[in-house]
Amino acid sequence: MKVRHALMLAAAMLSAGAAQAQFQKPEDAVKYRQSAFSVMGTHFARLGAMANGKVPFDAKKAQEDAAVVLMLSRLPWAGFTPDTQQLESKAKPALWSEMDKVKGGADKLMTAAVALDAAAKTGSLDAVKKTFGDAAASCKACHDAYKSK
Ligand code: ASC
Repeated sequence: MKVRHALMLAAAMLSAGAAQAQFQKPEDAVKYRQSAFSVMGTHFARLGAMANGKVPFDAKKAQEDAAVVLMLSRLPWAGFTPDTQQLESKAKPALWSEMDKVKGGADKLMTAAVALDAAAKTGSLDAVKKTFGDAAASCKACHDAYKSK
């Protein structure tokens, strides 16, 4: 058990280190996370337009949008490196002091994105509607707490 714990800790430290080492400059990390959020938001909004009946439901497009959201939902978090805290962005100070809550929020979004993707794959608008709300709520929860206007 002790060995397993130590291995897990080592793995966690390695992956955190790797995420940081991926960016040459802190500015690159900010650009990376903002870009991921931006592309995710574009495809999420397209799904929302269908889920809310603002545009006709297109099952194939919904499936593509949900697949993009799912993939992108995994990316932004690595861009919140400690060395970006001093840089200009919409991140509120609380984000840096509540990083485990932020990670919890990220997990909620990733889980919701898995459900949304599975729903879109069924081709049913009803299924998309049922899962879209949870995903939107997970976006909003973090924006309200950690993103300035
Ligand atoms: C979107 C988008 C978000 C969320 C959020 C949900 O389409 O870009 O950030 O929905 O507004 O409340």
